[in-house]
Parts: sequence; C-alpha cells; structure tokens
Amino acid sequence: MTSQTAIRCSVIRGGTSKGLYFLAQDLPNDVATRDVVLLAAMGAPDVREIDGMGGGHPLTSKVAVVRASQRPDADVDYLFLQVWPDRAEVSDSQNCGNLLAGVGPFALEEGLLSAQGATTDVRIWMENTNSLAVARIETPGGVVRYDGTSRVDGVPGTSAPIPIEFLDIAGATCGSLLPTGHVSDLVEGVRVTCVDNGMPVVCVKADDLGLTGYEDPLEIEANAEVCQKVEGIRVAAGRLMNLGDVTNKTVPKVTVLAPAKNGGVIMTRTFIPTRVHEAIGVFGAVSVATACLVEGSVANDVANLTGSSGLVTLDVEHPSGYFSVSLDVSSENGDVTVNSAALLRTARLLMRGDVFVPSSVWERS
Ligand code: NQM
Repeated sequence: MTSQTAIRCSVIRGGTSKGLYFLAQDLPNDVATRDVVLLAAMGAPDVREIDGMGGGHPLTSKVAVVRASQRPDADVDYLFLQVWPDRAEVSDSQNCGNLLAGVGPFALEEGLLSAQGATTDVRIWMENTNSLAVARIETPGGVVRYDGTSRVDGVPGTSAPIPIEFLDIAGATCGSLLPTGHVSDLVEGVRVTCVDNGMPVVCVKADDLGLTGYEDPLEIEANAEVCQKVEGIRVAAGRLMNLGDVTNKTVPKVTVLAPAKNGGVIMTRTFIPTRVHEAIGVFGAVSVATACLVEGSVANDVANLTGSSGLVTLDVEHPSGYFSVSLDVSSENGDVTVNSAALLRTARLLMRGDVFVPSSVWERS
C-alpha cells in the first residue's frame, strides 16, 4: 500500500483557460468520490490551491473528463467540471468553450480517435449542455500540431488554429434563447437582458451599475458595493432563467456592457461569477454577441445594430482584446434564430503524466 494514488492526466491550455484533462476511465465512477479526488488534485479549497495543480483562479481550476462516445454523431463525450478554488465544490452546471479547445488534441493524443489527414474534425458531445461541437485539429503526418500563427487575445504568442463550430446551442442550459420570455426585464431595479446561446448570461449596462465598463477587472472586484449589487441581480435573474437557486452555481454570468472602444461591436466585463474575467468565456461571448442582435435588448441598445441576418462576424471586446464570433442568423419579425456559431481558439499540451492524490482520499480497487 502506498500513501498516494497516481491518476493519469494531461495539463492543457485551452483558449484562455487551463485545466486537467482525464480519461473518464481513470477517475472514480462514483460522482461524490470523483469530486473529492478532483478537489484534492487541484488543491482546493484554498485560495492559492498550493497543495495541488490549480492556479488559485477559476480559469486555472478546471477539469475536462473525456471518453469515446457511444453516439453515432460524436467521436468523444466531454464533461466540463469547475473546481471552485476557494470552496469544497465541483460544479457541472456550466459548459466551458475554452477547455473544449483542448478536447480534440487530448482525444487524439490518447488514441480515442485517429488522425484523418492534414486536419482532423473531432465531433464532441458536450455533456453539460447536451449539444454538439466540431473542432478542426491540425494533424500533419498523423500528429497533433500545436505551433502555428493564430492568435487568441489573452494568450501570449501564437499557435495552430482550432476552428470550432456549434449547432443548436440556443437555450442549451435554460431551455430557450431568451429564458425569461422577454427581451428585457427589470431585475433588482436594473434593466437586464437574460440570454442563453450556450451560456446563461445576464447583460447589464455599465452605467446602470455606476461603472464605465472600461475598468480593470481587479478594480471591479475591489468594488464591494458593485459586486454585491451584481450578485443580487445574478441570483434574482437565475430564478427567472429557470435555473432555480444559483447562489452556489457558476451560472448565470453577469456581463457588464459599454460601447465598443476598439472597433468591435461592444465592450464587456464578465463576472464568472465572483471573479471578473480577464477576457470573456467562449459561450459567454457567443451569448453576448447573440444578444447584440436581438432588437430591444440591453446589448442591442449598447451595440446599436440593426437588421443583421446571414453570416455575421461580431468582435466582442473584453479586458485583454477582443473575441470574434461568427453567427449564421435568420430573423423574422424581430425574432432572431442563430442557426450556427463558429469561432477560433488555440490549445497546447503542457504536461502529461500522473497527478497524485492522498490514498486516504481515494484508493483505486
Ligand atoms: O463561456 C469562463 C472560460 C470560461 C468559460 C466562465 C467559457 C465559456 O473562459 O465557454 O469558456 O465564464 O466561467 O474558460
């Protein structure tokens, strides 16, 4: 008997996040045991996650669990788990499009599917939202290529491109694109638009919170009054969005909006939900971009867009640059339908090996 259990895993940067990637077969089947194992692997709860692999921030305390899919339309299944750095909690209540970018490379590296040629399309069933993504991975000579010339704002340098396409993500978590049934609602005295095109998001105008919308994320986090107001709006909006009591959930996100400053369509600051994102999440950006197209929404007021349809590319600005979202849109009598969404990410395998957890946490039988 040894005092530690070794669990095979990879560390991959996916987009602007970083996480531990596991094959489902390497983790305990029982969810409660799996969660204590993941907390121990990350070193949570502890704000610095010093006794584990986590980086002390929600964006670096993430897990992807991947398996070969039984579905005819998918190659692999991907379950995203958020490990709260400062709470003994693992949540499957949201999806993560950044970690999604690492799923294709991981699946190929682990032999869950074979490379098909210079590029390989990996069809990924996203278990958190029961929806499908297709990620195109560069695989010259049958090997995953990580270097390249594509840039993602929020990540230094350049890497191989990973274009990702989504179908049918509207209402993925809440049941409909506009889960409250309205283009805008008054929540805690503030006009908001609640939207779910892959991520439940509450859109709020910065000046309705006494912000400019151009503040540094840390400056916003230090503003206790604003953070308390935002959390009040989030919890109240969560109920209206069919999410129940969201006090301990990572969704919905609250995105604070201001007019674009750098040639994009809108400027954003996003609560995820207690820290303020240094960029913006993938599905978060898709949801905000979609809200910009919905006439009468808070986002549409700020972006000031009219009558978009067909293939539109919207640059959503965030604290470290912008995020381009391409949407295939139809609109009829003001009702917007997003037929598909596409975007570009990059990913890089950083480490592969074993992560160790105390045997007192889990001893593999
Ligand atoms: O919205 C942060 C991230 C995310 C999630 C968050 C994400 C997404 O940047 O798809 O990528 O909003 O929790 O990784």
